[in-house]
Amino acid sequence: MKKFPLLILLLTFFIALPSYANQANEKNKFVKMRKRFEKIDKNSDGLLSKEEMIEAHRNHIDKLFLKFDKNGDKKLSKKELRAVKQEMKKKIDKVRNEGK
Ligand SMILES: [Ca+2]
Ligand SMILES: [Ca+2]
Repeated sequence: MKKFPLLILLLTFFIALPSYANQANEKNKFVKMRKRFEKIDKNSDGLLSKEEMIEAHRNHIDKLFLKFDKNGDKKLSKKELRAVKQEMKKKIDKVRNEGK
């Protein structure tokens, strides 16, 4: 699991990314953030526990693997990780361009 911290970093970025998208639309952004929060907050106590955050990341990791683990070996190779980075870069560029 040597690559795990990098993945977490990438995923945190993925999760945080949409919050850049709607700077023009603060209310929409707030609603989205709240929905995301509510989704992660499984026991609805208004707090995110470590377990809930790990669980949320796990769901994201599952999705990430579904999409990017091309050979289905449940591991991301350097090549596959590169695809993740490219996808992220595309998203960031898109968000940046939308902001213009
Ligand atoms: Ca909670
Ligand atoms: Ca793979």
